Amino acid sequence: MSNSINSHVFIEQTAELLKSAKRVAILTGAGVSKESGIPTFRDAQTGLWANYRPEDLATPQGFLQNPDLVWQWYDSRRKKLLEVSPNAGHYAMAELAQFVPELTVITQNVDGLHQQAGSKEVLELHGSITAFRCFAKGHPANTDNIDFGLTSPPKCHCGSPYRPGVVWFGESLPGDVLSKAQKLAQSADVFIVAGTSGIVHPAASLPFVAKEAGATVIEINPEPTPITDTADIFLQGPSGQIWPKIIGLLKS
Ligand code: BV8
Repeated sequence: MSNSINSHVFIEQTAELLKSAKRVAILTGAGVSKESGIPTFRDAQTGLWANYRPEDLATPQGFLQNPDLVWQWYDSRRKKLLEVSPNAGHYAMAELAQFVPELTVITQNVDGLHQQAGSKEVLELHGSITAFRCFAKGHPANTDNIDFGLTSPPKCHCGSPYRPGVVWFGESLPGDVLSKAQKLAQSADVFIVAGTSGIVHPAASLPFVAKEAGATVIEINPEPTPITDTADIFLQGPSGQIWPKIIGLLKS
């Protein structure tokens, strides 16, 4: 059978599973924001960032070694958010809440697009680039006072530089958020993984926890990943095209 017939059959199977599911969790990564115009991590970094690996910029050490460079990287990403909006995939994932009793989006993304699209239950495993706290003491900043275009991180009243409210490599995820995500992986009927390369832990372990606990695991990605072999259904294609097809079948 050609790929398109395969994928239609698999999308039908996914819709059927969702019709009888009680608790659904969706783990998302940068791929679901790509069709909104936000580059993923493992796309070649454009412009100034071509010579840096995100893993070198998104670390406390990277920030301490070069606070201006790291601050400007996050500033350019935060500014980009002003130009983008959720795509059809985000809206479809938000709409799914009308068709299943319990739905939670567990996202690795820091762009807030799931909430903008109307998703109510969102767990941000890696924080948000629109929040800030000071490096030394974690004092929260009022984001209205953080201008765009600064070349250096502004200072907190305690004197420590502000940093983006994200989880960097080598930093622990917020305990309450991670344990909620793990409990969902252990109790979901259907666990959908969309737009993630499945490289970064502990987020990448969640689909395996879900599978082990008896969930049906579905993956949405144009490319296979380390999760694909574990998935019961692999919907190969972009999130912004696949999700609306699933919702369309639930509506029909
Ligand atoms: C931790 C926020 C405990 C910041 C991010 C050594 C020391 C310390 C830790 C480690 C270590 N070695 C390994 C680790 C663990 C480490 C890790 O996993 N490293 C990896 C590189 C191996 N993890 C951590 O450090 C985590 N913390 O372990 O704490 C600890 C504490 C102290 C000491 C030891 C342990 C913290 C990880 C969080 C890092 N922060 N983001 C920021 O955004 O700037 S991670 C960041 O990268 C994202 O949030 C995301 O999680 C990850 C990128 O992954 P993806 O989202 O999957 O994006 P990617 O580009 O990779 O893939 C895109 C996918 O989309 C592709 O598959 C593509 O095919 C697909 N796609 C493309 N187009 C579409 C599409 N899909 C659908 N539709 C489309 N249209």
